[in-house]
Amino acid sequence: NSRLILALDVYELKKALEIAESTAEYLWAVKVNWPLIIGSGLEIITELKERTGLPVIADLKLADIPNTNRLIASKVFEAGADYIIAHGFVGRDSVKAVMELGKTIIVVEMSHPGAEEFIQPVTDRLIELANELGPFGVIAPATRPERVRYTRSKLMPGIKVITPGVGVQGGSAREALNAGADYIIVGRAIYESENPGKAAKRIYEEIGG
Ligand code: BMP
Repeated sequence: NSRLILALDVYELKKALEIAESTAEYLWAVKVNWPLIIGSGLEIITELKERTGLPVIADLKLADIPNTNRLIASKVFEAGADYIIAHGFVGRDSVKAVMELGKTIIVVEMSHPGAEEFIQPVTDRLIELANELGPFGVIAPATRPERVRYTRSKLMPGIKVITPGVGVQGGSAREALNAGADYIIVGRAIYESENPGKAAKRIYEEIGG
């Protein structure tokens, strides 16, 4: 019943497994992004699942034509990923191609400053897309709690709000959850810490387990 997702953005397989194992008891899921897939291969997904028993989110931010999205997503779900993150701005056909294969999370607004240039102006349309397609969840920015609140208010109940940007990017876990987030994603504040297990525990306790 944790609401914490670890962003495991390291290259090395051994290091990734060590960090995942030492933090697993405080996590809901582990998120794997390109750095880890490039550094350790797709097998890391299978390995992480075996070693931690936790769900794995493949943060590929797929943004291609439906056929290419399908070719990528099918292999990644086959490797054991439980969820795939896809961009919505490429259009509903591309998102549907992923959703037909497994549970999907759609990006509606990113956490970095540059998101205000192109993504934020279309967030309303991306929320509409999510409401129409009914994915597992959407990504909204913990760095802008007011935008998390806005997204939650427009989103159909049942679609989860998942928020990165906590810690190094400046967002607060508590504020994101108060604004309506269901899960928070934390990377560097855990894996760059001297003691990742302790850091994960601290955040887990801060958000009330
Ligand atoms: P960190 O806590 O170290 O800032 O890592 C955040 C993680 O969430 C990274 O894997 C990043 O790619 C991802 N992410 C993000 O920071 N903002 C978004 O809007 C979407 C993301 O997936």
